[in-house]
Amino acid sequence: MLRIHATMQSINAYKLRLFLSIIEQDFELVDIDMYAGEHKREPFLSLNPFGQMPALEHEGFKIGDSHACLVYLARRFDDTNHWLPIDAVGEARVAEWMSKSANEIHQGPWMKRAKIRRPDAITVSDEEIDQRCDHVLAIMDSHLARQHWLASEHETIADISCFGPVSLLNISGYNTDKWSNVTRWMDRIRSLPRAIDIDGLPFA
Ligand SMILES: N[C@@H](CCC(=O)N[C@@H](CS)C(=O)NCC(=O)O)C(=O)O
Repeated sequence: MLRIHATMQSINAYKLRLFLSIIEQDFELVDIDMYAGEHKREPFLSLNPFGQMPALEHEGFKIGDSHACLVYLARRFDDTNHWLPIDAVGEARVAEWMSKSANEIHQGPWMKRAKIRRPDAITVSDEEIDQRCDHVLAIMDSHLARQHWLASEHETIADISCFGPVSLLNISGYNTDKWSNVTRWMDRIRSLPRAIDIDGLPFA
């Protein structure tokens, strides 16, 4: 059985749940009580010594970090290499946007949501976070003016990864409407068969 260890509202775990739903792969969510600090002690630390969610367990293999998990899931369950291309250019483009997801998108859109859920843990000002969001979304918006998907002519795990935090901006007080190409890109992802929101519900 495939197990994801995380709280339901973990944005980084949401990326895995969204992807697994789309590719129709069953899994079990092992709920972690973040507010009680379960991710900072054993047995979670044996899954991910960095003490961050998500961690994944499958057939004895254990790994943390949403991006590493997405790579594993794509290689393990997508025989067509659609979601993670194997050619040099295709794989490099996915790695490029996964890297932006882990850095610029994490420091902006992810943090915008995280500050609402854990204001004590995020000391960066709202103004600074909004500026970071503006910066990364401006680049994404001009990129998506030229192509429908971030890393390829079709959807990949790079889209899934970046979508998680960016899709939660509007409910976190940052209006994404001015980024029309990003808005259309989010609609494209929401329209993928079996796409779900962070609560596990189909998009309306
Ligand atoms: N680079 C990591 C970041 C993971 C991360 O920041 N996870 C959050 C939940 S979405 C977390 O565990 N936060 C609690 C903490 O760091 O104490 C990934 O992509 O998985």
